[in-house]
Amino acid sequence: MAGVALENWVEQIRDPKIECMSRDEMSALQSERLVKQVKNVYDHVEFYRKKMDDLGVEPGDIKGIEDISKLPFTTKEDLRDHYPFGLLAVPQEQIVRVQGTSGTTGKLTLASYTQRDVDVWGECVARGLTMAGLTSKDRIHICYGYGLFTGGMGLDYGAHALGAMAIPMSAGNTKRQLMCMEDFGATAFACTPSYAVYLAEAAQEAGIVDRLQIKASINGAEPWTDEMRKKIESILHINTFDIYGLCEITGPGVAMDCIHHKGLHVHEDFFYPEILNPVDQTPCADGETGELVFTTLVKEGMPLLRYRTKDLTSIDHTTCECGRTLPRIQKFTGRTDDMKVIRGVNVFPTQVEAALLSMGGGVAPHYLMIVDRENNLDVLTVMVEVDEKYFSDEIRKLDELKSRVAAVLKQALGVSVRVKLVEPKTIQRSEGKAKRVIDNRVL
Ligand code: DLL
Repeated sequence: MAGVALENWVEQIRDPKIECMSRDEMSALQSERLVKQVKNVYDHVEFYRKKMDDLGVEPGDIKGIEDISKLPFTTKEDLRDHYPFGLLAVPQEQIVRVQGTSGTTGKLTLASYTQRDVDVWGECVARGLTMAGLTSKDRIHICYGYGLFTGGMGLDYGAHALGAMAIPMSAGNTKRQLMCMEDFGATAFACTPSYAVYLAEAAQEAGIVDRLQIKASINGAEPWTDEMRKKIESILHINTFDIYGLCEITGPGVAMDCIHHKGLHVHEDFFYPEILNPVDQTPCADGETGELVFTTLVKEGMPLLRYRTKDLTSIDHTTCECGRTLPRIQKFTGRTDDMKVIRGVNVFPTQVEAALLSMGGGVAPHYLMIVDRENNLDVLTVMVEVDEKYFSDEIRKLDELKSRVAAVLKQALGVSVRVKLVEPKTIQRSEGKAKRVIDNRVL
């Protein structure tokens, strides 16, 4: 089956009342929800009560969405400081699910969801799947990882909400993925864009492209280029769609692009987006690049006010050709921190440092991460200095050390790492901010 050309595309909108709402109506809805949410977090989350008291802001000061700038920010560090359940706004027994992602150190960033939060999550993904032209008749092959990572469960909830068939493959084992894709007659698949390229090439090599019934793929969790999009589309003859999200807000489905690919529509009735200058946090005009900041308007389990995503993008509030008024964020131009997404997994240099230090000797905490893309898959190499005391010419000893470092890093980061041991004092020292990461990928 081939992808649908734009001129033959029949646009489907899951919730036109919301997705095509006028700006005034949307602002009114957001205002009503924000006022309620602020009162809720002030009453139920000590962290926010204290932050608002420190700023001299009371819930009554927030009369509508235009007052959002009076509210305090939330950062990933705040989540770490209240790990795992310190930011809940409901009694813990109302939490039906937790999901996680990497933190800046050894600990995870954990998010907690009530049943309503899970329903909202599924609804957002279902809206996105509808943007991709999918309906209850479709069979969605999900090769995002199931587990603490939100990819697998998020797409699963979306497929359920749509009434489509979810095929919960999880990640890995490309041969088996392709076999099931063909045997089960999957009509769409979801995974990271880099794995999508890999899968497409594997299908081509196996000579099975014509036997597949895939018409769309939903790809995200990491930055990708239009070249990658074209590659996947041209090999598999399908349409591809970009999906964005983060565990702290809801996982995949916070935003997704439609067939026009002119930015990702944000479900702003649930997550209010601001684009702020990363230096002084003043609002950016539409089209200007800044940090994306979200306030969750209806979240119950772990609501967040003005959460700083550290993702850099711009926003467009004009109506899209598809008819949706939901604003569009552009493809991300980077982040304000040094987090890297490697094969869909978020990796921070500080995690590498913490893991090396945890080894209690053998290596020094001087390292350099090098990220490359080989055959469309990300490869992370970590150069690590051997401790002077440990340095010896004995190859066996060094090989042993290398395997140990690789195992410790894999355990800490959740991705395989190529380790390159180097002699003491050979990694360049810097006087200012150390350069810990070289990213050779073209994103
Ligand atoms: O990556 C959720 C997700 C799963 C999104 C599956 C899409 C598909 P986290 O592990 O919390 O959540 O990582 C969130 O990944 O702040 C971005 O830096 C990056 N990211 C996510 N989606 C995209 C995308 C999931 N479409 C972090 N394009 C975010 C670029 C993305 N970067």
